Amino acid sequence: MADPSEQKEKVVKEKVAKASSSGQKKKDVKKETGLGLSVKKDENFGEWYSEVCKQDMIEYYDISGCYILRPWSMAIWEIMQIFFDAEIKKMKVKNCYFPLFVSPGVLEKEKDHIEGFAPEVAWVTKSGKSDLEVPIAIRPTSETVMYPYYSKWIRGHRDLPLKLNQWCNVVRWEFSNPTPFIRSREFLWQEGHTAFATKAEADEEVLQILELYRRIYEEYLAVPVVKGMKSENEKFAGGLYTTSVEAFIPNTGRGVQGATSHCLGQNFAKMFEINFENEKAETEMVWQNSWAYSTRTIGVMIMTHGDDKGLVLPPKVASVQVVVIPVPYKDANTQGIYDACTATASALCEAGIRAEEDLRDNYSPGWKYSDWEMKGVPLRIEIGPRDLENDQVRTVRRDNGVKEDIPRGSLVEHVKELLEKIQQNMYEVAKQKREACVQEVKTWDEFIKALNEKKLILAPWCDEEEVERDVKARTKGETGAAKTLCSPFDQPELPEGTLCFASGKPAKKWTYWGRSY
Ligand code: 87F
Repeated sequence: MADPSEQKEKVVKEKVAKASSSGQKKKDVKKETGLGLSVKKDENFGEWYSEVCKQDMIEYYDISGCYILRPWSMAIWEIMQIFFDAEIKKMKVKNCYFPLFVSPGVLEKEKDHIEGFAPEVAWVTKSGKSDLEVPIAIRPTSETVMYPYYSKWIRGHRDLPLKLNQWCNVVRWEFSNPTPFIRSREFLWQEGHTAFATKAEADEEVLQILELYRRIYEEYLAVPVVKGMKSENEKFAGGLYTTSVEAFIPNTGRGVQGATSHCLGQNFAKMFEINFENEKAETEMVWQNSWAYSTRTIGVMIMTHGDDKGLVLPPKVASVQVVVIPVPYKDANTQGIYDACTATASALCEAGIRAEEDLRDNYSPGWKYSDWEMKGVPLRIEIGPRDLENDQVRTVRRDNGVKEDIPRGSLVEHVKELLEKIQQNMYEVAKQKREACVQEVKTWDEFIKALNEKKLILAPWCDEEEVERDVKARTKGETGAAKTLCSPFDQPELPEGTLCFASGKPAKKWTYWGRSY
């Protein structure tokens, strides 16, 4: 790991460079209304992302790497939470809450695994003006907080399985380039920690949870992901194996780990003495899993779907799915139009669609269109004099701009259908964009070429730790080294005699490689 002070300096330099170049652009492009983004997604992705986030999702805070989640983003988190919470409850997982603070003693116990993470642990050292007798750590994850109690609570085989989850915040004092949602020093997540009598039960749960993570990304956020196995270098060092869902951001050519589901094996059981008496009255160690997804999911969604007009929200997670906007005309029946908007929004709400009318009289319809486009609302309904006359409304899709006039008689079914189509289309488009970036390579030269072209690289690999370390070393540069993202569970055929792209040894599997967040 690089020296944190060096990294800090780099971040500061980058920020200064960014600020001076974007300041110039802002003046050129920013519209007089104050609406709209000052940079295009393709031109300066980093600046674009931060502008989109700042619009409605996030407020920057006066502590670097910490962000305020505004209602517009918190609502998305809550919708995913309702889905995931219900699914894990079906699996008999129970919610609980453990303290935020960790005593140094237990943190020490996990020393071997914590070692690499130690610089990121934040400590409380004072209360008021006096030093604490013993500093206490703030949880970066809760293994060491929870497992002493697992040891206490698990006695016999009847106490198993123990399946607990908590929704909470964690703190990791990162030094590299903080990014809203993607890398922040405090974030929200759920962490599941389960204990079983057998490895088979643990193995099964790892994949059940991974499938829920896939569904969050693909069904809710409309973001395609790859399910797979992490390499020995990239797995959670404290565990046996790590599975993950991996997303890819075409604009930056970076992979992003979407969520992880680990089988911990018996490593923590050994450390924390989590034993049970089996049916034959013999003492055995439990098998454990842990799994988490975080508010990073929201960042991946913004990066995937956002465009030059702002956010584009998938209907399933949008807190406002439909906005209804009156389009009054000089001598038209303005009150009639307003009433039709209210009635339309009410009818949609009654049918379980999250709809809102925008009757603000101090903004023009055009201004409102831009405003709601920026906010990413999936569907806009416009009602003007002609619509009133024809007993129809005009729909405008946020994902592709397609307009349609629909009779008010079939409003609800039509809107429901449209929202489903938008959800589906956003997923398909994102998937096509990702597929267009996938590059199969066989040799080192092809690998380097693909890496420079920001591809998501699929390569035959010998699966040796030393070789991955070597690839990292050989690709180290300004934009970060390449590493494995995962070995997809869905493996293409590997013909006999295929060699590893990096070492020339016999290849064992296909693996995704790339730079990552
Ligand atoms: C940072 C500081 C201290 C990650 C850290 O993925 C410790 C850690 O243990 C640390 N960053 N990790 C690994 C977390 C593993 C695991 N924990 C439960 C998960 C899922 C949820």
